[in-house]
Formats: sequence, structure tokens, C-alpha cells
Amino acid sequence: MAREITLIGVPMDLGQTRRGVDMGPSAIRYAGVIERLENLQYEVTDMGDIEIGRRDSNPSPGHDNLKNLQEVEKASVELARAVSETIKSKRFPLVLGGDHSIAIGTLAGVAEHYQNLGVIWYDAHGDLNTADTSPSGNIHGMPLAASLGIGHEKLVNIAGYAPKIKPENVVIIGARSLDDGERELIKEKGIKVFTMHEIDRLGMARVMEETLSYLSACDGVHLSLDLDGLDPHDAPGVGTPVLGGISYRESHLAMEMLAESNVITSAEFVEVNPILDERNKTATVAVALMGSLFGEKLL
Ligand code: EXY
Ligand code: MN
Ligand code: MN
Ligand code: MN
Repeated sequence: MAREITLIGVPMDLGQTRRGVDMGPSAIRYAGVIERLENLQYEVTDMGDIEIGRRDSNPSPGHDNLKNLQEVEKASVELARAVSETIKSKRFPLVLGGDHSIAIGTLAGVAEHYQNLGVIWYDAHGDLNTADTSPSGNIHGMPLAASLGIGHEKLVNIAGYAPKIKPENVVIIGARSLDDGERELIKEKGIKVFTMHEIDRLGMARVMEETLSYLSACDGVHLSLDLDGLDPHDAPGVGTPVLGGISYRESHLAMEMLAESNVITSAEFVEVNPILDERNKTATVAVALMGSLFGEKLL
């Protein structure tokens, strides 16, 4: 893992309908991300926030089930550029969201640097919808599909190439809410999923061992961590909470095992919504998990 980290804030809230998730990057900064990483002897540069367009009255001309398509596309292009430049300068991109639609841009910027990129998708949801299968039209439910090359061509072709990743290089951890179309896609593409059932049954240690061995042929691994993967008791400040999630302790263990294995080459933490939160708890949890991911140890 690079010892130099670039923070990229993405105050995106157009991938869903609840207000406040655009304040996620500020909440994470306020929770002390820079100090936390500097204490671990990283050199940290905060490049500030990507510009996000306005939520307008005609959110998607001609695309009823893809809300704010143009603005999401525009921000994704900007984010892809920032992430790609960061990797070119041999720095670790740490992207702060913002709703999960930002993963489309993050992965567009990351994947051009790898032949065989792995992705760990830590989430209550599959994020595998398209306009045809989505119950909501919210693009934050679509970024994994788009990165696999499935969905609207504007989302699929960010940065001018597709697909970004291969289905056999994806591991979803924490799933407990999937739509019918997402289930079909998981079966059709053979995507590896550790649902809450497997986490309960095998324990997080074994889930992470299996994840790491499953991705062992990858030349880089991106962590896309949606805070709603955690149980809402531990991470209440999210727009689409689902009961029965991964605990704070299990999540720490997962991050510690990723740190020990030294495979993570880029990461994003998304869906932190301080308006829905309890005294910035969710951003604080996100920063604590980043501490573990970047090698914090008690002794
Ligand atoms: N599957 C639902 C939809 O597509 O609308 C909910 C998606 C929530 C996505 C969150 C961020 O991970
Ligand atoms: Mn998500
Ligand atoms: Mn989610
Ligand atoms: Mn549990």
C-alpha cells in the first residue's frame, strides 16, 4: 500500500432522493480522518471536493428511471479523472462519499490502471440494478452493474471504456436486501456473495479468508464500503438502512484482515448522511474503520 494518500471528497446526493448525504465528506473530515491517517505515518493530501451539479426540476429528460443521469455522469467523469491522476502519481486514492453512485466514477478511474482488478463490495445491497430492474430509479442502486458493463451506455462508458471489472473478480459482503433483477444477475454472472447468512454461519474471519483467496489472482483490489453494510445500530446515519447487518466489531476485523493481507490499492467510504445520524456516529465509525484498514493496531 502506498504511504501517500490523496483524499477526494464527492458531495454527491443525486444518486438517491434523501437530502444530507452530500455532507458526508465534511462529516468524515470533521470526524478526524486526516489526523487518524497521519498518526499512522501516512502523508495525507486532501484535494477537496469534486463539483456536483444541481438537482433540477427535470432530473432526467428522456430517462424516467434514471434520476439525475446527466449530473451523475458529469461528476463521474470528473471523479474518474481525479482518481486516475492520483494513481498515476503513485498515491492511494481514498474517496469520501456521497451516495454510492460515485463508485461508477471511482472504478472508472481505478480500473484503467489494472489488468485484473478485484472489488470488495461491502454493502447491505447488491447495487446491481439497471433502469429496467430498478424499483426506484436511483442510480446509487446501480453502480456495480454499471461497472460490470450492464446498464445505460452513459453510465457504462464513463472514461471511454467498458467494462471496468469482471464478474469473477467481485465479492459482495453483507448483502441482505436484493431486488429480483439483482438476484437474477448474480446467478447469471456467478457473482460471489457472502450474505448475512454466511457471515453469521462462517464468522467474519472465515468470510475474509475466503474473500482474499478468491481474489488472490487480482493485481489490485478496490474496497467499496457502503456504511449501510453495517447494522443500523452501529451506523444509523445512512439513507437506506437495513436491519440485521454487520457489526462494528466484525467490520473492524474485516478491515484488520485487509490491512494484514496488504492487497487493497484504492478505497471509498460512502452513504454517510450526517442529517440522519446520531452525533456524527456514522462518520466516526467510518474513520475508525479507515484506521484499521490502514494498519492501526492496539499493541
Ligand atoms: N435496491 C434498491 C434500489 O435499487 O432502489 C435500494 C438501493 C440502495 C442502494 C444503497 C446504497 O447501497
Ligand atoms: Mn451501496
Ligand atoms: Mn447499500
Ligand atoms: Mn450479527
